[in-house]
Amino acid sequence: MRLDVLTIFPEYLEPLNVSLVGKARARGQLDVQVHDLRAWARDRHHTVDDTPYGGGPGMVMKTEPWGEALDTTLADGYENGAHDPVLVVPTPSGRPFTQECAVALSARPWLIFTPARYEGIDRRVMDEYATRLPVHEVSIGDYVLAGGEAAVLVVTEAVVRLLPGVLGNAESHRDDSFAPGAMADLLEGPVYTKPPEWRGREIPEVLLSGHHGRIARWRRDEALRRTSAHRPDLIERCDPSALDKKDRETLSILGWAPGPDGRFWRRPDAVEE
Ligand code: JDH
Repeated sequence: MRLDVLTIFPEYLEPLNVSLVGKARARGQLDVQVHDLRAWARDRHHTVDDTPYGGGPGMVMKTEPWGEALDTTLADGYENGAHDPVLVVPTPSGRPFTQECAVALSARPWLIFTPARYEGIDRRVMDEYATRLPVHEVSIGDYVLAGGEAAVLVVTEAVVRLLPGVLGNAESHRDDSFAPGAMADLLEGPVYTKPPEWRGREIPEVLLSGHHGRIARWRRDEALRRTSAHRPDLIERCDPSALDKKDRETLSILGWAPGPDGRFWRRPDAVEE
């Protein structure tokens, strides 16, 4: 896979040299090219922003540097055998970036990221490139960042770990692969390792019992408890046919009751756990 990143802060992308993504690059599984957008600014101040038409606060990134940068990057990629590029544009007004998006992008041979700053990029740039290649405008969550670079790091890590041979077999995609829509039906419960006692804290006894059935049941209950507390929306959305008798019992203790359609509702008087 080839990745190009066009940014006014190339040093912000240094983490792409480290860990999972850095190792994938070193192994030749990934070709990452980070470009300084200012290299395509024409004036001696390397200006990439200007005031917004219609007035209002902040600045908007100019069309011309992005146009030149994208034309050059596309030409260079094609000359070097890259094909079927996708433009990935982080923006607070994008579609939510999910595991499903990561899986789809991981099947593409060439991703071009355009992380912006200021108030974003003049609309005409993406309107223009959308006539030549798929443009995915994505948001990594409901909070406001100062620019798109952190989102590029997030998307890249989520995508690259899905590439064949990047994750070792031991840590291979367990729960993220079986549920296409959401990441998984439920959040994971707590995990433990050695030593068996730390600062007076012991391991839940069931995990030392060697009783696989009881361990699986305990993990499931802990997953339900954590999901109920942190992501009640996942319980509300849960397909009732995915819940067994003991799941229903546990949910009832956690304050959930089945509605007329079988889906679960939080009883209004339930105490949070
Ligand atoms: C790319 C510039 C900063 C901040 C306007 C939007 C009020 C516009 N999940 C995510 N959050 N933020 C980004 C992101 C932010 C970016 C850029 C991505 C480029 N910025 C910026 C504020 C506004 N603002 C929110 N409204 C509620 C108006 C740009 C992101 C991603 N991915």
